[in-house]
Amino acid sequence: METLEPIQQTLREIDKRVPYSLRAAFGLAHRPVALPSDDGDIASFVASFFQPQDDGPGPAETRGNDEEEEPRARAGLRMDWACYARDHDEDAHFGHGEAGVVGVADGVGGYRKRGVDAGAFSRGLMTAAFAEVCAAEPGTPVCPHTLLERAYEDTAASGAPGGSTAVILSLAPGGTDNTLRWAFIGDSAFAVFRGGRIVHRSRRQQKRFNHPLQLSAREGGVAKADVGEMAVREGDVVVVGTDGLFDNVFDGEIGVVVRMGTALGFSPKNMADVVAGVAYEMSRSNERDSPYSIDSRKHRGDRRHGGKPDDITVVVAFIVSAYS
Ligand SMILES: [Mn+2]
Repeated sequence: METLEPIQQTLREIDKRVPYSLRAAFGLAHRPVALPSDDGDIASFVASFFQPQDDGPGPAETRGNDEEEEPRARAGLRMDWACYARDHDEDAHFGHGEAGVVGVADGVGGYRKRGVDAGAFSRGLMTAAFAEVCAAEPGTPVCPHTLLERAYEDTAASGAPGGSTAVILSLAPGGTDNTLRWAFIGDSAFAVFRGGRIVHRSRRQQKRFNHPLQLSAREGGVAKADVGEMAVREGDVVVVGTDGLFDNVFDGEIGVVVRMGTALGFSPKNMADVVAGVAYEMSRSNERDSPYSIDSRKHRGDRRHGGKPDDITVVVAFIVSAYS
């Protein structure tokens, strides 16, 4: 997978590096183009890695069968994380592997019309959260809600204009705690995959269609944040992103990339690249349905098809043994 290693830097470049025939083999091709003649070969090559899975039972049905692997689940875990790129315009992200914390934020674009830097608040939140984590005693468990609250207070106090959605997730470092914790505001979101199937998906907070709750000096802080936790185990994959990801790519399509990447031995960076590339391509499509176009037809009664052009942030965190 060395061709996916980190030299790239724009979504367009990433998108071009993911072989189209590979996408077609996994049903992720959005453009109606003639496929190379080796497509069947790639499909069988890929299929040889694993049995294709159907959508399977939803999160509710997949819970409750944890007992058999409980001893393994209790082993010390850590996050091996990556993001496809450093900068994302009005989106921002951070991560700290040793502390087991990742976060993404999305500056609310409406502020752009008022002539302010719509990315100031999201960058402020992620910069403040990262600084807070770095300043903590190593090994200190991170509470995502407290971290988001402090990051908000720092950002608001700095006078940053605008507002932002945000999500922060943490996994207690090193020890025997296998609990993934989260706090989020708005439609910055995440999904947890186990065996390539979703076992948890955050639900967006919005006032009305396309108007997510946000953190801003005017609208306030983290009182409305959604918080929660779940047990994770080695091999779980956490995909964290802004609406540029989740409005363009269906959960099932992300699951396909997670299964493909797991079967092919992707690194977190490889997987983040491919997920971001799929989201980018979909965001420019005028044809295929996206989560956004379906919602838009439902809530606005329009005839929209295709994706939603937006900044796209994707962080992928593998849950791995603390001793690996
Ligand atoms: Mn966005």
